[in-house]
Amino acid sequence: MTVRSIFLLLSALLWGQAYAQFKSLNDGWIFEGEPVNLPHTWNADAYVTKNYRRGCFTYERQLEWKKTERETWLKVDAAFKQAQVLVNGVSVGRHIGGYTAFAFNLTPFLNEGSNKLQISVSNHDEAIAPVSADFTFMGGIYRDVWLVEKSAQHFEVIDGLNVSADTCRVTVDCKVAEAKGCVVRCQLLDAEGQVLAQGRSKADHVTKLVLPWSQRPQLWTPESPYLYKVVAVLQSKDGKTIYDRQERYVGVRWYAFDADRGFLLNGKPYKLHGVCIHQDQKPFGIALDDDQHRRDFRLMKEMGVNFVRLAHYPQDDALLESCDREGMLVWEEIPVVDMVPDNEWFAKNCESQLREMIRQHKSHTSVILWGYMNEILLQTQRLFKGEQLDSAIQRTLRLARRLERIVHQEDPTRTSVMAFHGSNDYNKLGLSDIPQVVGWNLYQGWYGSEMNGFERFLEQQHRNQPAHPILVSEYGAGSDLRLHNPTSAVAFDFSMDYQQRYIEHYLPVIEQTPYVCGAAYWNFIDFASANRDESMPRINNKGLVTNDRQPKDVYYYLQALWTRKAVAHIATRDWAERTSLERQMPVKVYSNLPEVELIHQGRSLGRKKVANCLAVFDVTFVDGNNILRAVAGNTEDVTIVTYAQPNSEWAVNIGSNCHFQSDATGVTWLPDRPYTKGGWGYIGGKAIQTQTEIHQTPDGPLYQTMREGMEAYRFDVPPGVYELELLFADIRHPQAASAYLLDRREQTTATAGGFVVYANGKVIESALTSHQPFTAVRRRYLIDNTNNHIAVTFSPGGCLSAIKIRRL
Ligand code: GCB
Ligand code: CA
Repeated sequence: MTVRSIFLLLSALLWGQAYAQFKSLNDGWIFEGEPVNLPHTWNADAYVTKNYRRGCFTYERQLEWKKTERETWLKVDAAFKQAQVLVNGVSVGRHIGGYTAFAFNLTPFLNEGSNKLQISVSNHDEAIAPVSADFTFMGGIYRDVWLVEKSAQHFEVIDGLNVSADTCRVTVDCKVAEAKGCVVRCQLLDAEGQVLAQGRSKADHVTKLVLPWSQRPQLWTPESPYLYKVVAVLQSKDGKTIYDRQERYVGVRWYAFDADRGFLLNGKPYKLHGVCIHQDQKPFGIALDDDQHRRDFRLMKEMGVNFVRLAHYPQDDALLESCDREGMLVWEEIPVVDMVPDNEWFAKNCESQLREMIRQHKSHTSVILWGYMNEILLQTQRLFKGEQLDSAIQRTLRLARRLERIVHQEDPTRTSVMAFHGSNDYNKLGLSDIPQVVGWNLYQGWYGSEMNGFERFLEQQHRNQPAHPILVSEYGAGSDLRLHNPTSAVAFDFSMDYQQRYIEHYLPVIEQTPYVCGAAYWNFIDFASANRDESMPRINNKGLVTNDRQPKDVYYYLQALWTRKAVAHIATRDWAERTSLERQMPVKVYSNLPEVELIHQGRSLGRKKVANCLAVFDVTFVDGNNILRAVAGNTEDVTIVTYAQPNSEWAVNIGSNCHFQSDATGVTWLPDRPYTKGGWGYIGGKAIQTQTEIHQTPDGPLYQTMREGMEAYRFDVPPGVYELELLFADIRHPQAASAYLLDRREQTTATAGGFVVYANGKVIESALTSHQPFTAVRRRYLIDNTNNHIAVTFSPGGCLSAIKIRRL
């Protein structure tokens, strides 16, 4: 099936650069007795607690007003997730939905002089989408608020321009509030401001203007985002009074999603190089200003992104504007995630959120897809069984069909899409036949199975559902800058290295499979998810950039793959200060040039062919600074890695193959190893792991891995006085299964009691236990070692999360 749309659209805010006067109203608010500026959220607490603040809170401010001929409107770009506006205590209006803009005419409510303006906002758990999802539902007026002065005779340019393939017929639809005696005039200008076409018509309530335009248009693409401009004016017949005026940028492009050929832009195959993006940044939460959104755009653009999925909700106009002007295709969606509650009001507000999103953003040239559901069977199949499940599935199907219809009613020129998790049930139940494009969120090699399950799944879908255009709407793996495992990374160790391997596996498949339209990596940023534990509680750390927007090394792999500019990047930034037993470590260079040379301390380590945008060198690190220089073609990259071997202190991350470098202390905890004579390590026991948060420590990951049932932990070290530290958190408890671990299950064992700990034969603990499960215990002892070794032994078997000895 080919989904084909040919069109050109207007680009603007809700009213575009209207003749109406826009003035931001972000300052001077009082929230809970404190002065605040907008954008604002009351949920900075969501970075530290699952139980973040939910409720209804009021923003308040004085508004001076003088009566004029004109109307005074209030426009709120977003308030999560419902809001009521009051003037002098009288309700002006209410809005449902946390991601779309709303506007009210305040004029009838305002008094000459001073007025009290209040906006009550609630992020209560009500049946308003989103009701369940892997991100934090922060409340507040977190986008701009505007005061708009406009003439009673104003208009709204409601539809875009339509062009057919050869002849560009520009159609402008306007809704005119007071049409009597008015004329609508329109012009189409090129980027230089030359008038290409114009027209004029008597204003009617709905005015349609067709501008003749015979020229072949210059096409819009992400690489060359050429924009025309449409100017529409509402004026008196004699032209003496201009009531309203709007300018919008428009690009001309057409596209198609094809089940065999993939995505086509302006008739040519075009791989969607995408990312998904959330909208929070610590400590601001979701209260970001336009410059922050534009910075996000720039970071994506510089990485070579040509497609962004605004997941899982409509995002800031500033971001969409950048997409139009600087070139990036957009999938936007409403936040119907995980399940559909049994509640008609919920269904109704999903419809209104969808209509509002489309009406407010359809004038953006960059938008190609409207989405309305994400992994909708995930919680449904977990929460409901038997008849309840059947009826949940039936109402999900009904809502999906309703939303699908609305997409085409509101915008016949765009394509619809849903995102599914990797289950064939979407096909069996008929959900995947509803949207025009099928998005798969695939995590093979992360939540389950092997990485190559990814390509197998895609092949199977293409074979069994040959009519479905396929987009990989998500794929991703977590990574934590404190965890490093250059040689033996595995899923869920949260090492930077595993995330790299995962992405390096997925990308060639995406690039080389023609029927795959493209993919959107999950997620561009490390983002707030209050319910998540794992290595960085409250944060989903699958980002390509950290939450404060520092690119991880893997960012440059994608940049090498996706940009035309020459890239050579030594992937050591993520781990620039190394304490390790291994002097020799693989060092990766990400590049898009055919060959790269790596120079260490002025000595060449040779040239290597670049394959899959990477070349790996073995580097033998020297103590202190290691200067690495990569040269590829005319570009080069220089980086310094400091290296040290442990000598007076050994800190070990028991139960893990990862180096853990604490950002709180700077101490590096070495990967665990079995004891060998003359060395150190564990004797006996088995490694276990948890994804549950560890309390009362900044070094959570250290405690999330442990060995249980150990006989001993032994260091063969010279005699002397040592400080010995034992770190322990009891992770051997059944855990509340996290919904977002998908089909990944945590192993649990029955709780064991305390155990005796001896150091060189002397009892140092008669029954070591932790007071609470999943809570850090860290104890220090002074040991006089007269033996040439320190042996910590246990009876019965012992459990430790980490151990450290330091020679005094
Ligand atoms: C998904 C969801 C997304 C999650 C992501 C994850 O499939 O659509 O909301 O954040 O997986 O990281 O698990
Ligand atoms: Ca550990």
